[in-house]
Amino acid sequence: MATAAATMPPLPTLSKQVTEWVASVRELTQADEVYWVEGSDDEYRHFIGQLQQSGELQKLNEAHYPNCFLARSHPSDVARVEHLTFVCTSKQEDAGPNNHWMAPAEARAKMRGLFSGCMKGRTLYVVPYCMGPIDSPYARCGVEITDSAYVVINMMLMTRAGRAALERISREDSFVKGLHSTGELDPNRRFIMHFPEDLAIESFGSGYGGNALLGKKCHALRIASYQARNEGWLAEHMLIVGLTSPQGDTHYVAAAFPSACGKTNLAMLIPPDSMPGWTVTTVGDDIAWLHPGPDGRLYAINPEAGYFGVVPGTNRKTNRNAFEMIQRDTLFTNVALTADNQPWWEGLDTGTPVIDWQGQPYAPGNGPAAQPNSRFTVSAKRNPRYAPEADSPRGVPISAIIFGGRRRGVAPLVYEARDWNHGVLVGASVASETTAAAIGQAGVLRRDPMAMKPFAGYNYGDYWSHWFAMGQKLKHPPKIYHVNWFRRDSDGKFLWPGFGDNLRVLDWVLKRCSGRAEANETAIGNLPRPSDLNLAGLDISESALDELLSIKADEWRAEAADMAKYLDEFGARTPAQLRAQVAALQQRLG
Ligand code: OXD
Ligand code: MN
Repeated sequence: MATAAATMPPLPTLSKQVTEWVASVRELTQADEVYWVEGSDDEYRHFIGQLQQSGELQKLNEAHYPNCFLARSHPSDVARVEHLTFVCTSKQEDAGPNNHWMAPAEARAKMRGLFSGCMKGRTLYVVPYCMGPIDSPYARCGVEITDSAYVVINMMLMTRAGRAALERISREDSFVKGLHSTGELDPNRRFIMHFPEDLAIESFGSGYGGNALLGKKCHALRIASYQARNEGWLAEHMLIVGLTSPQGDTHYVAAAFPSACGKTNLAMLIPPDSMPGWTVTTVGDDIAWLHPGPDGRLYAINPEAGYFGVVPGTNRKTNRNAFEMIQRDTLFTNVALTADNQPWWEGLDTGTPVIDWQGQPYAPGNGPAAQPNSRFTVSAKRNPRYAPEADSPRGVPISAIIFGGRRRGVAPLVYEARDWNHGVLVGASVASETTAAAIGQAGVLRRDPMAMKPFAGYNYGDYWSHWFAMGQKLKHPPKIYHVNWFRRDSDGKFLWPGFGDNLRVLDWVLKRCSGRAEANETAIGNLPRPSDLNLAGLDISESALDELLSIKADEWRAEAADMAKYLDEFGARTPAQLRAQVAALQQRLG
């Protein structure tokens, strides 16, 4: 590639919509130069070199971590900022109580002030990208304009970015406009604005992934969920995993969990030694776009092309695939360093940190060595269990949808919804303890329906109605489940081993999907009995199993009452069907 920034778009046929928008942003931001990202490997290497020169990237130990680099963010810019994230629909009710709202004109004016002249002396990068396989009718494109080369290389790993996307945009002439500047990283001048009615995003003042890599949460969840409701599909915070049983049949499962609750681990699960013959492959680890297929089943694509995963806790035992995947060609953000310049994080069972995530000599009294929300960015192709179907334009058929949360009590290990409509209540009832993935106190229980609380780009009431409507469109809807890997005993210890042993639960789920497993019908749904699960080789006490697989009616009566109260927040937008599901649950609970 040319080393000087290109000033002309690479396609003569490029739509005016794109060129005029880029020109107007350049005028607003006063950028010195405009660079159009082509998406080549040479270009990626060039950006890496440039970021090393500017000191924004540090090369890691080449012998142990070839082609790996470390970035350190500003210490105040380490996670998503939900309180500074807005959905700017014309009517406030359309954004709903689940979103912060600002009137579009006010938001545009505020952002105009912030972006005005903000790229003086800087290069404006134009990143055309495609969310989903480039030839998939389900994929959607966007263009991110950013002044951060770090954002550019992350987008190159996380999306299908460059010329092919620009060609598709030129053909379709419809794309999401994403404008980003790191600004001065001042938390008082930081806003992540969404304009779903205009398919536009404006993000200022943060370089953190979820706030700055606009293809991910901003486009593929907030804007896409809004688009999906209008067009009759679903954009969800779900991993997609392929499971082939020892008998050779393959099923795909989509699973929604709040941030930092183990989606990447479940998507890359390693079967326990005592369950030989299973093969697990990853289609996606964070986002699923779900469409009714021609055969009446639900089909999923992963709009992303890479993983932006939580590093702490990753080791050979918890997630061997992820651990191997990040041994090369990986960008690390906010991890610690060993004396010989290897990345280090809490949960890594080898090495010793000497430099903490802020670049200071590590002192145990100063908190964790790696930032608890430190991340890896890596191409999905580096995953040893990458599912080739992830590139299929048709997507994969989904047999089961699983919802889950991080809960010390109440929710059993697994239960099955009675049907799709009851499943909407099961998903809407997800509650979870907060984690380090967003700024704020961790460990507080909050409702996180469908694990979409930070990501639904419109009123949850309308969102649930859309879920009911989707069920109507499916002749063969997936079965719906809820799991809780995080239940604890009275001493605070986890009752379930989790990780690879979660396959025991998935095994039961798949057997239920094909009518080959029994269940205990309860008021909240169908639970396995211990004898219904494959527990061979698992060291677990009868009392732990009993606690994991039973429910307490009084706790669930309180849970249902709390849910009914929660739904009141959405007033008239709460679908009557959902209220009826709560009432039916309350009746079953007595
Ligand atoms: C993520 C998140 O980064 O959910 O995936 O925060
Ligand atoms: Mn996520």
